Amino acid sequence: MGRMTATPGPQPATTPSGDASRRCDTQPTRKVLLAAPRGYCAGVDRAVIAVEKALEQYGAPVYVRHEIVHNKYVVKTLEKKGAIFVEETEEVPEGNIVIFSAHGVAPVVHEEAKRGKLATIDATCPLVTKVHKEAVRFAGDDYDILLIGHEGHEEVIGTSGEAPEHITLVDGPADVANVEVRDPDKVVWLSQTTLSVDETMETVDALKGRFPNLLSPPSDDICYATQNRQTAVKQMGAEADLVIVVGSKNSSNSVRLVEVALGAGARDSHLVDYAEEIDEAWLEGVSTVGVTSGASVPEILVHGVLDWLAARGYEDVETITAAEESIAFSLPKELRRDLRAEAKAATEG
Ligand code: 10E
Ligand code: SF4
Repeated sequence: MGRMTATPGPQPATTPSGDASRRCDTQPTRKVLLAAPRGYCAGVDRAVIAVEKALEQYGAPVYVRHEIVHNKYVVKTLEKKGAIFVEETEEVPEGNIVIFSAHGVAPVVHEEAKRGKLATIDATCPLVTKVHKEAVRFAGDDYDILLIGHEGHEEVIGTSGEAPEHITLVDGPADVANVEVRDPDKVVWLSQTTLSVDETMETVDALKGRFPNLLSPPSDDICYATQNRQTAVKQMGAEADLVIVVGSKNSSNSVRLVEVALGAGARDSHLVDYAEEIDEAWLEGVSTVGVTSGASVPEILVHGVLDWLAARGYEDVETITAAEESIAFSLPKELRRDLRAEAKAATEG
């Protein structure tokens, strides 16, 4: 995969004499490396469209349990269209429609919704569902499952809930020493989908040091989108003085991109929700700025950052392409049903 110089946005500013080339002699080169892929993954696209379609089809309000994806702008935009975000299913009044977020939920949450007489739409990413199914299968075969992930993260709570008595959370390499299992020869590791690939491999190596017969998941749990965004940022990190990652603070995959950029050699890296959060001081002595965005970030926010940089002389944009992505998921099948009628019937039944 390679590089491509994009058409610059606004034309370069000229000196008072109107001679643009003379300005280049006195000013350091200023350019932007733009990561590809970046932004929305297939699971986020599906989840956000599911909320929009539900609002269109059933009318407001539609409730969403937890932020549909971890992005402030997305949540605000959907709120304006009539979505109501709640943290717990019990907050949704009887006879309503609730959508489960892309991060997935434990089976107990489906039961809560049924008890609460709610119609549900499950916007869990199919790649998260795949990990849930692996957990159920290994628990069924009586394995101890070591789930590598971040404590308290919504996805980890959902996956752990599939087999709580079989799953132990391992939150990074430092946590490995604390792990206890019933039978060291019957242990498998699984993971959250949005972890750092390198740090996860460190954790797995440390686990293998303790449990040499540790089984690996049948296929990658860290999803294609997480891996591709990290590969792209690694390529630019070596060249960029500063890497700006667009994403919200609670977006695990976005936070990982900052860490990967620094690990790849970037002098400095910051996570911002909006261009307005960029501090001019970060640009001091910076000739190359890397720009990327997490899997839950709409492209409009990246354009805001590119415009902000262009206005400060960073007009040349070169795309660093690490992978091509074409994956798409079909929408939740519940959207084909009359959920308003189903929710009403539940309250009468
Ligand atoms: O915090 P995360 O990175 O897990 O979530 P996000 O909403 O920022 O990005 C999408 C990732 C999902 C839904 C988990 N696989
Ligand atoms: Fe699915 Fe990966 Fe996107 Fe998470 S980051 S929603 S697992 S595609």
